[in-house]
Amino acid sequence: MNIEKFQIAEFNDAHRQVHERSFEYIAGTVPQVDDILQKLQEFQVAIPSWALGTGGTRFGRFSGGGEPRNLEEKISDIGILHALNRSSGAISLHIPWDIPENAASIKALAAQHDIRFDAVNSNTFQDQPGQALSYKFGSLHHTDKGVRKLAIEHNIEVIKYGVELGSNALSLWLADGSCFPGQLNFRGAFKRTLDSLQEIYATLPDAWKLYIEYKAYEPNFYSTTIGDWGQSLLFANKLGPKAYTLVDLGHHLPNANIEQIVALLLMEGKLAGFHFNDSKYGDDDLTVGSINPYQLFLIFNELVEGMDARGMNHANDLGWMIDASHNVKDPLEDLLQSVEAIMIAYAQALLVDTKALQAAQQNNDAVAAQEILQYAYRTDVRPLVAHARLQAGGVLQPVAFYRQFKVREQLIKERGLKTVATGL
Ligand code: PSV
Ligand code: MN
Ligand code: MN
Repeated sequence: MNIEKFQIAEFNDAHRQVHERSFEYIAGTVPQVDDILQKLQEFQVAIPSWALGTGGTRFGRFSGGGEPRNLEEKISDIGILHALNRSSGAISLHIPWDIPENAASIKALAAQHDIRFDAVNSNTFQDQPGQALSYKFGSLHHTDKGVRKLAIEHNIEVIKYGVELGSNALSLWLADGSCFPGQLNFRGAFKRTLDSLQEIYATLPDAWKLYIEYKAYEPNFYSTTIGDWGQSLLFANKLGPKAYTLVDLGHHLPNANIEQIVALLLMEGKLAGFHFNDSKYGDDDLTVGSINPYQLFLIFNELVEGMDARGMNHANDLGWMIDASHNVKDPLEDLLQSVEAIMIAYAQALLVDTKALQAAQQNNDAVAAQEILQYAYRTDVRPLVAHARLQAGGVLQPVAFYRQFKVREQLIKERGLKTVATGL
C-alpha cells in the first residue's frame, strides 16, 4: 500500500493550527531555529529488515497480521514509515534472513521510496539448513579452521551483496563466546578472531567500513569474545582505518556509562555508529526512549559536541540504525515511536549551550552544568521535530495518522492475517 499525498495534506490541514501555535512559541525561544530544522531533516535512521515483523522470545512468538512476507514488502513498509516521518530513508539487511535475489530490481524499488541501503549484517550465530559445519561453538573464533573459513566466506559474500545494493559498510556481530569457565582459551579465541577478521577486512572495498559490534553476554553466559567496547576497539585498532566499534545500546552490563564510552570512541575516531533500542535489564530491544530517554539525550549530547569538535557531519559520518524487537506492539507503530524518540533526543542535544557547559566544567560548577543540560532536556522540542517533518513533506503526527488511515488494517487486507516475517 502507498500513503497518498492528499491523505498527508488532509491530515496536516486538520492539525496545522494547533501545531503552528506551539511551533511559533518554541521558534521564538530557540536560537538558530532554521539551522536546527535543517539538521533534523537531514538526519536519517536506518530501519533493520528484521524489525518489520513481530519479534518473539524463546518462550513464544505471537505474530501480528499483515506482516511483510518478503523483502519487497519490507521495503514497502519502510516506505510507509518514511512517507510519514521523512526520517527513515534507509534499510539495513540481515543476510541470509533477507537475500536480495535480484539486486537491481530491489534497488530500484527502494529508490522509488527514496530509501538507500545502509550497513549489511552477516549472520554466523545460527546454522542455516544444509550447512556443512556448525556454529554451535562459535564462528570466527572457532578452534576448527573449517568453521572459521565458512564464517569468513559468509562475511565476504555479504559484502558482495552490499556492493550490488550500494551499501558501504559490513556490520558484524559474533555470538562467539563460552558458557563455562575453562571452556575457552581467551587469548587463543581473540587471536583466531583477529586472523579471521583480517581476512574479511582485506576484502573490503575502498570506501567501505567494518562495524564491529560488542555485547556483554547472550547467547553465551560466561564469556563473549567481543564482549565490550575495549575488546571491539582492540580489534578495530589492529585491523586498520576502515574498522570501527559499533555501539548497541542494549549490549552493556547494567548501569554502564554509555555516553562516556561514546565520547571516547568518538575522540579516537573509532565510533562506527549505533544500534538504537532501550532496555531495563539486558538486551531487551525495547522501543528507543521508552525506558531511559535521559540517557539517550546524554548520548546525543556527547555526539553533537564531539562531532562538532571534530568537524563531522551529523547525518552522514556515523551509522544510525534501530535494532529493536516488537513483541506486544505493532512493529510499524513501534518503529515510528523509536524514530521519534531519536529525533527528540537529537533536537534536545542541539539546544545545549555548549559554550556555557564548557565554562561550567572549567569552573567545576556541577550545579550550572546540570541546569544547562536539563534546560535543554526539559524543553518540549516536539513542535520542532514535527515542523521539520512537515517541511520535508511528512505528517505532523505519524502514529495518529497511521491509526486514522487504518494502515495496519489495509496491510492485513492485502497480505492476510496470518503472515510471518523472516528474522529472529
Ligand atoms: C545481537 O543481539 C544483535 O544486536 C546484533 O546486532 C544482531 O545482528 C541483531 O541483534 C539481531 O537482532
Ligand atoms: Mn545490534
Ligand atoms: Mn542485540
